[in-house]
Amino acid sequence: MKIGFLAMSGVRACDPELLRLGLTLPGFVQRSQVIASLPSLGLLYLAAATPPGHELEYFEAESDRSVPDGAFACDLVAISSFSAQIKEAYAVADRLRAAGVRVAMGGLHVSVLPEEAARHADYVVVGEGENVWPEAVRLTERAAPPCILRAADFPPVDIASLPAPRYDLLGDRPYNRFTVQTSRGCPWRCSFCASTVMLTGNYRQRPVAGVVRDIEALMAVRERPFLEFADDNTFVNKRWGRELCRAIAPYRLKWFTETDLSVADDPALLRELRPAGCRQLLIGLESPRASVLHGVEARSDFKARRATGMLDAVRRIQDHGVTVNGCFVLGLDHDTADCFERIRDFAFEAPLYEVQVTALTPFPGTPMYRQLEEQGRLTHAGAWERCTLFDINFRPDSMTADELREGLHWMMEELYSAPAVEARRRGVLSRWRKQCAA
Ligand code: B12
Repeated sequence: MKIGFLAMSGVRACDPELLRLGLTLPGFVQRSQVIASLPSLGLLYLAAATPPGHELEYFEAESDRSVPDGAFACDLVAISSFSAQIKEAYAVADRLRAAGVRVAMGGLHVSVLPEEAARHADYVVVGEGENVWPEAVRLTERAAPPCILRAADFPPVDIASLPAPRYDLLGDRPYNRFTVQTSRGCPWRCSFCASTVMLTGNYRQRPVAGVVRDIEALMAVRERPFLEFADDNTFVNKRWGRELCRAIAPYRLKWFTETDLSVADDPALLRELRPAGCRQLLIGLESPRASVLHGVEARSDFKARRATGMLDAVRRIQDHGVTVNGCFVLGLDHDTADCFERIRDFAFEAPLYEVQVTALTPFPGTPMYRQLEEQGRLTHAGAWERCTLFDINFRPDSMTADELREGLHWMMEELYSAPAVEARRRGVLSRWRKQCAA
């Protein structure tokens, strides 16, 4: 059979004012361009897990959302799903099916709402895909009727024996970053998190040798790739983190990853990061205020516990030559309208080399979604295209939705205008210069 893997990249936002700002603010545009062109790692893993004997092709949906012609020539097309693009994905699936192509869908959104997806796909996969996907292929070969397949009914994915993603299928498409995965899940349970914690209950780190093998597989097709680890939280286990750094340092690549603030607690790991090629850590700080963070993380109130000392921890990391992309969530419960200035001040005081502000977003399947639904605070239920992290879909409890929207716009200008970006970056560089001089 001919099997297609159809990725839908790009960034999404509905708010027209934000789009206008986004198109003009240098700091925002830079980040959007960087992230808009990442390949879909989930699909590359599925390609690697496909039983032998099939012809495989990777497609990117065009930026005008048209479906590449080649996808219509496939017997089976796999489509991945995030909430923000799900309606586009369903429209694509409908068109492919109307043309006689079988469609399998999986990923974060359909894992939460499989019945919704079953109206548009032949085979809907709930959970991690590697061990279920071969069954979807076999069902297609037998022209079996549509169904929902659940990873829980198949052997669990053994993180130590993941196949290398099929980077070779990417051809020479002009991506500026590539993803490699070193871990799945996260030990923390933040109420708003819609990442792989929704697919895997437990946090699992891959053997370092497997990560290195994947980097080599990538380097076999791209000479000097910039890496982004597609992890929720890379450096939970500090000893493993140091081992990872030592193993990848010889490749002399540059990379970026997501982790939590506890990385700042381990001086030895901090020392290993830059020589290993780490250039930036994205860290969910969420809010500089402990009172707002209280209760956000359900397991041990991790986020609130880290509020004291947040600024020092950021500086400690950056002083090791690794910039921090500090992420803040606007509109958390108890967050009042003065939060915008507080966060802006924190970003300049630290200073944060990079900063990301997003609106609290109730993604389906999260505890936050259930809470807001029970409280009757969802304002755009079912409008999944608004799950962009930039559109407001709920009634905040300590400000109005308009205040939140306007605050977000205000912050975009405050943080992402050329002088603002420059001032923060100059601040980090001058700390580095002072260290060198000392
Ligand atoms: C890389 C990435 C991107 C890339 C995606 C590139 C691409 N074409 O896929 C880019 C930069 C384009 C991107 C964009 C956006 N992203 Co993004 N992104 C990520 C990130 C960092 C990693 C995702 C990843 O690679 N995971 C690893 C792979 C292996 O896991 P996976 O995709 O889930 O795949 C597994 C299973 O889901 C399943 N599976 C997946 N697809 C399929 C299909 C079939 C047929 C089967 C059988 C199984 C299956 O099997 C796979 C292997 O087990 C996550 C955050 C994180 N740390 O996870 C956010 C994340 C996925 N993004 C998010 C968001 C909100 C966005 C944007 C809406 C932001 C915006 N405003 O534009 C856009 C959406 C754009 C779009 N096209 O949909 C949210 C999604 C939440 C949700 N539930 O929808 C996340 C979780 C981050 C967050 N803040 O919460 N993103």
